[in-house]
Amino acid sequence: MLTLHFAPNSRASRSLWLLEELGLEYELNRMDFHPKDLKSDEHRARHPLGRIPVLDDGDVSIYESGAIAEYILECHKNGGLKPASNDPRFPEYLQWFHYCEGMVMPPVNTIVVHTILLPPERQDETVRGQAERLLAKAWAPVETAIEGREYLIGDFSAADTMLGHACIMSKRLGIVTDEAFLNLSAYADRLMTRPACAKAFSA
Ligand SMILES: N[C@@H](CCC(=O)N[C@@H](CS)C(=O)NCC(=O)O)C(=O)O
Repeated sequence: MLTLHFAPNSRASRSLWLLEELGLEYELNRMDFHPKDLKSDEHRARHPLGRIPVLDDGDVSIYESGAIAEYILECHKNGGLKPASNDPRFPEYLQWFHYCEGMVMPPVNTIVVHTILLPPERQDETVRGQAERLLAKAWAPVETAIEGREYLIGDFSAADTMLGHACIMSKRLGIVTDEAFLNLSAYADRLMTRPACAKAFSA
């Protein structure tokens, strides 16, 4: 049985979303997004930094949302969501899958730290402003690429559970707006109409 260690409003929603899209059975270990749960000895035994998501599968325990997605697709794939390596869409699939943690999430992290996580007196407007500009730059090529497409590579794929999740977060942070990124804003709304996505975000 797969067990996903999860807390709401986090990257763990990506893993839950993928499990739901694939119709796989799983158990959810729902924790609070709070040090009392994430930094407990029990959770640090799963992830040395006390972070989520973590996926257990029998004797296997794995962290990093991208690695978890790859693991689920390789070991429990139930009909797709990743093009084969000889499919012309494969390179673009890989690119957007990894663009998420590589290019988009670093500034998202900084913005979240300087708007939500730090107490107001420790939030730095200059740092936040730089991160907002960097994030807008990171989204620009995706806005162009998704023009005329429903999803990142055309059809829905696991890359959407990664970069699409970051797009929904960026919309909530006010960076992806109709004015700045019309295609991405519509894409974020379209993703939320998928039952698996809505379930992952409301869990
Ligand atoms: N690159 C990692 C990032 C994991 C991560 O930082 N998760 C956040 C939630 S989105 C977390 O656990 N934060 C708790 C903390 O920093 O204490 C991944 O993609 O899984």
